[in-house]
Amino acid sequence: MENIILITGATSGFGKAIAQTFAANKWNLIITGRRKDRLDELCKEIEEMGTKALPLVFDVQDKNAVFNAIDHLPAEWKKIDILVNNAGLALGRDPFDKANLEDWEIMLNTNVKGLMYVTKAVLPYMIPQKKGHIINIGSIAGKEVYLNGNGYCASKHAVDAFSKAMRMDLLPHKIKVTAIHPGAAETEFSIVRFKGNEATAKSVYEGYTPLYANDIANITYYCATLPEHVCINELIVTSTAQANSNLFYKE
Ligand code: NDP
Ligand code: 8X3
Repeated sequence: MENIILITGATSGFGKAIAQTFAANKWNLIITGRRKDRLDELCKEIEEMGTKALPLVFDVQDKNAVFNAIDHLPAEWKKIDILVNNAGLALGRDPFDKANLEDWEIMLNTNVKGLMYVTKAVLPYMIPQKKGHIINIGSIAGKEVYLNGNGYCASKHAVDAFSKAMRMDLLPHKIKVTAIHPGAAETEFSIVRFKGNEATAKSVYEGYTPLYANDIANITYYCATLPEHVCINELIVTSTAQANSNLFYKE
């Protein structure tokens, strides 16, 4: 099978929109996440668009589950062209002294170790092809820290560092590495961060127009479909109302 993309965290937000965008352009998709019902629903939607989908249910924090799922891909799904490392989350927004240690552990295990596991599992499929593209969804929080962002910012700074390191080390294998660093985008991100408190989550996006999942999906598709000799190494994208990690213009 040709044109295969693996997207982690495809049950919601950026990952789901990226899946829909690639499906609309006739890519075959391996979609992953923990919520099987959502993956099954998305598979149906993708197949109705006339392309193929393979759901893999695993928690990216679980090293054995990641390798087990990816090592045992059906033969026709092994020629992965693009990996989008998107699964991730923030938990809490508290000062360093009050932040919850377990929240930090989950963020680092998911955003950093999960990305490590999935990438290490996929690379053996890309390297023999002497081509491939790894797209890491970082964050503006991986470029500049902000108040009470501690653990999340640290995890996304690690994604930034891993992206730069991968790009250097994978050069001989002709594998492109792109890091996309979005600013605030209205997805389920803040509902997860504020542990189901919808009012607090909603307040994050009040007074300005944030980014939406489709914005990131379109940018991801653009980065992924440039000529073979062109690679966007990294880009920072914010809503027009956001200048950096710390400064928004709200009305
Ligand atoms: P959502 O909460 O809408 O989506 C997060 C996705 O990640 C879900 O599909 C979820 O799937 C998956 N995920 C989370 N934890 C795990 C896990 N342990 N194992 C497997 N999958 C997991 O948020 P976004 O779409 O906004 O976030 C996507 C990425 O973008 C994240 O890395 C986030 O840090 C980053 N980002 C978000 C920004 C924003 O403002 N929204 C801005 C900058 C970056 P499931 O729960 O089914 O496992
Ligand atoms: C998510 C965007 O600004 O809340 O990565 O960190 S922000």
